[in-house]
Amino acid sequence: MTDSLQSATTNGAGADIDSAETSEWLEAVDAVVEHDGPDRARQILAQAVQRAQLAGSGPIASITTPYVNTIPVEREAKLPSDPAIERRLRSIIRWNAMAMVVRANKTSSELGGHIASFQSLATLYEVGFNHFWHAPSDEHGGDLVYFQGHSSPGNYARAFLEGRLTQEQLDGFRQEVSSPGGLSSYPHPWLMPEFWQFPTVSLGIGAITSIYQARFMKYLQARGIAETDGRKVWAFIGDGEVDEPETLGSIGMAGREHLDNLIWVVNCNLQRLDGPVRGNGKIIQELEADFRGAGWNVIKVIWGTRWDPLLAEDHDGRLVKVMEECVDGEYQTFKSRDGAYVREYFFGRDPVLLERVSHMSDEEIWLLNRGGLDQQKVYAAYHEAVRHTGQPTVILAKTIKGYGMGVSGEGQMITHQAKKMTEDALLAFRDRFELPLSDDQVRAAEFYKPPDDSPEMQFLRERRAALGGSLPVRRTKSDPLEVPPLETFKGQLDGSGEREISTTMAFVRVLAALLRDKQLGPHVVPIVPDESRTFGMEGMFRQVGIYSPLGQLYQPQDSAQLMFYKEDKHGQILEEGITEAGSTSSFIAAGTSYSAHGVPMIPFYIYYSMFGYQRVGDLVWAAADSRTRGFMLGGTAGRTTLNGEGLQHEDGHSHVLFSVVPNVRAYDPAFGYEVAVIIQDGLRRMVAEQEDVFYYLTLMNENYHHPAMPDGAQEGILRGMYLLRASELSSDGGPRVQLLGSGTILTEVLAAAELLESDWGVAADVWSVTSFTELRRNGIQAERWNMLHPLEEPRRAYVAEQLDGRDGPVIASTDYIRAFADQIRQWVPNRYRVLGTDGFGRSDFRRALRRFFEVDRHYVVVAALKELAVQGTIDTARVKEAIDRYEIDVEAPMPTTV
Ligand SMILES: Cc1ncc(C[n+]2csc(CCOP(=O)(O)OP(=O)(O)O)c2C)c(N)n1
Ligand SMILES: [Mg+2]
Repeated sequence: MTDSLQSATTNGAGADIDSAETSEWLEAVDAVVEHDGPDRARQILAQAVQRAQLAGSGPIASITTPYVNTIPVEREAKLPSDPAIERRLRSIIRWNAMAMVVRANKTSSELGGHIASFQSLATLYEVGFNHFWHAPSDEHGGDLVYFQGHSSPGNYARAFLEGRLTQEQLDGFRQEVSSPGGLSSYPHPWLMPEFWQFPTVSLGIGAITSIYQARFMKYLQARGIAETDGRKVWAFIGDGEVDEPETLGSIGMAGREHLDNLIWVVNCNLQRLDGPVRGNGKIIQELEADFRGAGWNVIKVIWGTRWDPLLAEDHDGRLVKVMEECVDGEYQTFKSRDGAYVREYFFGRDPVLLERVSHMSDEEIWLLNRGGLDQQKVYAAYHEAVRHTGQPTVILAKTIKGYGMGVSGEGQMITHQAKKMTEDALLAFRDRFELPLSDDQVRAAEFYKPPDDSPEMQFLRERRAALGGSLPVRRTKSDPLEVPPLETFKGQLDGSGEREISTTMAFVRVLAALLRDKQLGPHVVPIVPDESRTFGMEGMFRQVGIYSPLGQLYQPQDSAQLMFYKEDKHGQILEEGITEAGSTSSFIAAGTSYSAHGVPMIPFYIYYSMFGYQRVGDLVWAAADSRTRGFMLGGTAGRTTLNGEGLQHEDGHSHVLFSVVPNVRAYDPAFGYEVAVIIQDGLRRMVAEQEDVFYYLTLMNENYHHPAMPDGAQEGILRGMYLLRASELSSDGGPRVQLLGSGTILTEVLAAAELLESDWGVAADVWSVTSFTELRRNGIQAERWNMLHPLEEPRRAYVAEQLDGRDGPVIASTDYIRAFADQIRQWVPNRYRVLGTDGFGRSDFRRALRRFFEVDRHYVVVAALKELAVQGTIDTARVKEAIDRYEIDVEAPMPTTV
């Protein structure tokens, strides 16, 4: 046993008071290892440690191991191919990936791109491509690989050799508009739907979504919906990326759920964009502790094969000691210099070591390689990772950022953003990787594709054929499912009768009906972040069960009750606990199951709306990019409708946030039948027609009567507005207004219509606006078409069409900020006034809040009278009368200021 191991395992124990005794113990350990193996040593030591701890020693031993490879040389599985061919193939891919970026930036650096990251990753990718990653085929469902976003040139370079991309396409890197078939900067399924599967470039997103993907595959298997056993999820994570909370935030779940179908490879090139990841420490050791603590199998791949003899000779532990003493900042610097520097500043830390390497030339010292850049070491690690059961595996691979870039970036602080290479660096790159290119070809950064019958190309084809085809590859459609007809939700279409219910209750009934549907039911995935009871969904616990890979190992406290808390191996609900990011990741996994697993699943992810988009906006964007299909439901929405919870809970803007996502269809329904119509049509579009859209619905917790669906309302509900109440007052010359409302505020608007008629003799038509956002999209489309087709019959926005011929000013009131209803302004043919809940929320009775935010029935009346007065239809004095009558405080502060 080495000194260094001693130092690593006696952290903080102080000076050694009896080194002879220590040596005896260590020799005893050595003897056990020699005779009975390391497992036996661990067994004995674990008991010894426990004994000491029980005696009050306090914590002993860290959960890190020495700073060497986890897999000892004698246990390494050997690379089964010709190492030279494999290296040559990788070198060509390295070259083409670099050339793509260099060529794109020849004229100007406007297009950008990254060279250094892929150069550090190339071995980690290529060993996977050549030996481990299955494409979907008849024999295998396919592995899912989350590639690092900004290393996309590496994927394109391989696809070029595989004949999937042309040289023109490589030259169209980052020119997707002007160059047909141009390649997207990063992995974007939206832009390259048959190629990229997972958007990963927003750092942390690939990490968390890969965990929930692996978990979702276990879920599909457990429920008997898809055969996912034997398929793996691989994710490539940057060592800088681990600082994102999304990266490490869910690793505990992966450990807890024993996701042995998950393999992460953290590319520890020791650098991020600005500089070192942990200049003053060691990222690999830090991560080892994090992951092991979270229940992962950790494989460190630190040193390459050329270190093996030195480590084998290190009987006194001096080499490992120096390895442990050096911090990452130094390791980075070593690889930006040369062999002489490494000799002096690494080995030179210990005169004995210096002597030990005296027979080596500077060149040989320089060639001492890092594990993550050594195909043999990487192969051995992957080989163990895919065979490991019961835990997820993380491979911590030490590499060099900008490997091969020499003076243009190798190990340099600036390397991340280097897009150009000097001529010397290009020539050196060619020489180092032995590429058969002339100096002129090098200077022009020409792409290189070896002849089809060359050993490299044969090897490439053979390996991918053996593994089922090319990767990444994305399936765009699955077999559709039949969607139940609208009548299935008859209960909602007929109204609530005498009962007062909320739209949340209406939704839960729609969901329950769907779960009962023989064909569609099993494909429904309810997802909740610890809010089921908030939404009245606890009845489903018993009905369909909560998924747990362990089943239920305890008798639930409420077992005597009908609706007890039932965890089940085959459970259907994903009860995620308090993680909106995790839940959204499950939403993405389920909503892209049609693509990743060929089985459509329909997520209904319901959460507190305030903790939705604004908390996980980037994941929502990733969901959109991924072409996720499903429903997000912002529960207890509305700034005044969720009334007691106050500022951090009351959502008055999520609709505005969702309006920016192009493929989201967002609705703010007020009645159960609207909810039913929207969901049924959503299912038709997403599950039957397989459109790549997803839905956002706000749901409220206020109870009121829901009428039956008016005849002919369906189209308007879906397009965004329909006439709910036509005034019975004759409008012959008399004042008339058009009132718009959505969500629960529609009930205030309806009350305002009554007041306008009874108190002021004003006829009021009321429109239910289910989606200001859809109306705006439609308006913009018409407007654009008209601009581009000046000689043709102009198209009309749906809003304009609906309000056509309807007299009077238009007043809108909603539970969202004014920007929401303002979206349709340019297509409203008459005067248009919008009321909204701009400002911070606060707690009080709904009535008080609606008065405070100036969206209640009285404000609607005052706004309507004011507009009629401006228009000259009524006397202005009537407005003042209304203000007095409803006791409106005209000196109250603007809600946005308090
Ligand atoms: C959320 C997010 N923040 C910032 C960036 C910009 N960015 C792209 S790569 C990068 C550095 C990545 O470092 P690391 O994770 O170590 O990856 P490496 O390139 O070293 O492999 C940064 C800051 C981003 N893409 N996403
Ligand atoms: Mg890095």
